[in-house]
Amino acid sequence: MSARTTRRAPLLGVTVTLALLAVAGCSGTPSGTPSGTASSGSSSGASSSAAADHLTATDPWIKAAESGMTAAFAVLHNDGDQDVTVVGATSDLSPVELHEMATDDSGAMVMRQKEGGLTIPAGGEHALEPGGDHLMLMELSAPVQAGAEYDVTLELSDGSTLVVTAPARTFAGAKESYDDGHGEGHDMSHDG
Ligand SMILES: [Cu+2]
Repeated sequence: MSARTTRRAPLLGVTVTLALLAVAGCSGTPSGTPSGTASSGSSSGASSSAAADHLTATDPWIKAAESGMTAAFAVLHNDGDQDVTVVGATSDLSPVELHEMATDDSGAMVMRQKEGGLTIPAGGEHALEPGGDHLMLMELSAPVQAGAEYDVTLELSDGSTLVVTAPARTFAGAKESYDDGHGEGHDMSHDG
């Protein structure tokens, strides 16, 4: 005869790890496609704020250049309560990379791609400036002319974007060499 072995499965190991998952995706809908979705009736998602809503750029400018590479700068301000990370950038003029300055083996300052993007701390700011982090336009398809304005679009980690309109100006500095496997690196400009 069986002595009723209705054992309860020991639930000790089953912990509540589900709560962590809920935190990750705060914005319910990806905001990348503004006009794509069929249900475009009422956009009542007031609670989900995009990172771009908290980001502003002051003093943007781009270095005038005839061809080749050039760089764009600005001071990025984050008025939100969460860090904002710029993970990429685009331009009609050129492929764009996020760069930082670093010291190479020989002690020279070189620029290279910034791993992990540019983080603007909550309530803080991050300056893109000659000699520091910058947006690198890798190969201009047209000249960047002093006095004209050029758009660079920042891509944020949550998929939102911020368009920065940068006036071009001549600038003699920012001639850092570029170290990204190209070997010796090129000058961003020729001196006058
Ligand atoms: Cu660069």
